[in-house]
Amino acid sequence: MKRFFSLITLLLFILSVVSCNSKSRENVPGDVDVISKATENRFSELEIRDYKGIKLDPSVGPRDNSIKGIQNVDINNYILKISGLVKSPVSLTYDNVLALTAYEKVITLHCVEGWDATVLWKGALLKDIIDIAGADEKADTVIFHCVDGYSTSILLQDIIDKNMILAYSSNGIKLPPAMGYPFIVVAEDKLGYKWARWVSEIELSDNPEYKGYWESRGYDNEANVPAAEKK
Ligand SMILES: Nc1nc2c(c(=O)[nH]1)N[C@H]1C(S)=C(S)[C@@H](COP(=O)(O)O)O[C@H]1N2
Ligand SMILES: [Mo]
Repeated sequence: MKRFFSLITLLLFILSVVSCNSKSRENVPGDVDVISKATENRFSELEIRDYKGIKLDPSVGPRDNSIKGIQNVDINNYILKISGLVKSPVSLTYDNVLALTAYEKVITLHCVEGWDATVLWKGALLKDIIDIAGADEKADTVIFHCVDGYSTSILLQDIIDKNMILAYSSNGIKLPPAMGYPFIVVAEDKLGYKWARWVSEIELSDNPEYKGYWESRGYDNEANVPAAEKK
């Protein structure tokens, strides 16, 4: 009986040594200085990680804080409306937007929660999309409506001056559902809540005081990224 117990103890000892070893193998110090395991895991296989010497971040952020979770849009039933104060309202398909002249930009998304992500975006100019419907002279505000009921707005002049794009690709891959497939507004120099994802309607308006989801809950409507945070 005594021998049986010492055999069990020995077995348990061997087992614990083996499992400790396999754990410590994952944590070799050399691995840590590149990027954390959590960040690494957010990169998908085909994502570009460097662009002209700029180090890119995974296009999917550290956690999803969207108001109703990640939306899965069925592209066969999807249309993008251009509505409101326009000469002629239009409905565009996903392919209509992809057929427009494409632009690429490396832009950093800054969330008010304190994280940021520098990503290579590719998409069409919002100005070109709006031009298809033709903005009315009175229009000075662009309201983005999204599949999940989210909305936010940006002044038309900002969109034109900054050549803001509506992106369908991030780091060289098709925009992932988590980042707003089919389209995200790359709201250059604006805080994260202006980056409308899963956009389904672009409404031209003459109300610069329009308040979207977070803006109506107290967030600044201009939402400029503070100069100190820019990189
Ligand atoms: N449709 C939609 N777009 C959205 C949001 C949302 O909830 N729904 N959240 C905004 C916010 S607050 C941020 S910071 C960015 C990135 O969201 P994430 O932090 O969930 O990655 O998406 C923005 N666009
Ligand atoms: Mo945010």
